[in-house]
Amino acid sequence: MTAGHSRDMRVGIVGAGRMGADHIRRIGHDILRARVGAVVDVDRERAEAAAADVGGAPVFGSVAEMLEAQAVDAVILATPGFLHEEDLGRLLAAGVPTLCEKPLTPDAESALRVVQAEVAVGRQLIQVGFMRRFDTGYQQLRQLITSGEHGRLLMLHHQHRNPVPPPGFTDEMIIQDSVVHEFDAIRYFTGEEIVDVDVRMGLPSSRAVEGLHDPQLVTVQTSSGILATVEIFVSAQLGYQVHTQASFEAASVRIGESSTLQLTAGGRAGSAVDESFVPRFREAYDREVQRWVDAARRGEIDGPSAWDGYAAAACCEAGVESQRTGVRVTVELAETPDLYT
Ligand code: ISE
Repeated sequence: MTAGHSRDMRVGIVGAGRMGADHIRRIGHDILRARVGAVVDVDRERAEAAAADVGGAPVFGSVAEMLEAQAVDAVILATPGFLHEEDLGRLLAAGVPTLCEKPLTPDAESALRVVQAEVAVGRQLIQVGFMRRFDTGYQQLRQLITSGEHGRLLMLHHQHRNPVPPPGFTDEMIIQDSVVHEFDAIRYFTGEEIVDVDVRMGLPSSRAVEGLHDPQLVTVQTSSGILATVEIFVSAQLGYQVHTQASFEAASVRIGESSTLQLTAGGRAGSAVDESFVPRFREAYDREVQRWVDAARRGEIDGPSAWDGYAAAACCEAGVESQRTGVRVTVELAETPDLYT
C-alpha cells in the first residue's frame, strides 16, 4: 500500500490463537484505517471462527497461499516464535509490512538471519510486537529517566508473574517468551545494550508444572553499569502482574501496580488483579497497532525494529546458557547495520 491511499489497509492476521484472535478483534472493531483482509491458520475451523467474529474474511492455510491470492497490504504475524523465520522470509521477499509478535525468533542466529534478509531488502518492513513500549507507565518512566530530574537511574527491579503457564511451556521458554519482554524493556528504559545475563533458580514452587523450574531470578547489567533484576514466576497463581520499580540517585518510582481503581470499603483496601496480559496491556496493544497501521500506510514502522528483536534474542540466548551452566554469560551482539542507526 502506498502513502496517501484512501481505502482501509487490508491486514492479514497469521495465527488465530489467543493473541491472533485478539488482534483480529482489534483490527475488526477498534482500529481506524484498517480492516481484516485475511486470516491464516493451519486449523481452518479456528481461522473461520475468528474471521466470523469480524463479519467474515478470506481464510488461508499458509502465508504462501495468502500472498499468492494478493489478499493483503500488511500482516500481523501471531504464530509462536519458532515459526516466524520462514514466514518473515516470504513476507520480506514480497515487500509486505509486518508487525511480528514477540519474540522475533527464539535464538540469536535465526534472528540475525532475519535482520540480514531485511537489510538485503533495503528498508524496514518488520516491527516487533514489544507492546510494553506503548504502555503509559512505561512511557512515563522512560521520560523520567531521560529527563534526569531525579539524578541517574541506578537499578531496575521487575516482577513478571503469570497465573499459570501455557501448555508445553519449558524453562527455555520462560526466557524466550516471558523474560524477552524485560530484556526489551531494559533496553528501552536505559537506551543501552545489556552486556551480561545471570539466571538463578531457587526454591521451586510446588505448584509449578512438571519439568519447569519456577520462579527464576534474572540479573542483567547494561553497558554503563545499571543493574536490573527480573523475578519471573509463570505459575504464580495469583493473577497477572507486571511491576517495575526504578531506583534513581534521589528517588524511587513504581509503575504497573494496578490498571484498575483502588477500592477501600468494609475495613479493607485493594484493587482487582488482571487475569492475563490481554486486559493488562489492552491499551498498549491498541496504541501499538494503530500507530503501526498508520506508519505502514506511509511505508514506515513506528516502534521496535527487527534489530531490537535480534538484540533481545541475543539476551535470551545468554539467559538460556546461564540457566544451563549456572554462570553469568556475556551477550554477544553483531555490528549494527546502517539500516538501524
Ligand atoms: C506471553 O507470551 C506474553 O507475551 C506475556 O506478555 C507474558 O507475560 C507471558 O509470560 C508469555 O508467555
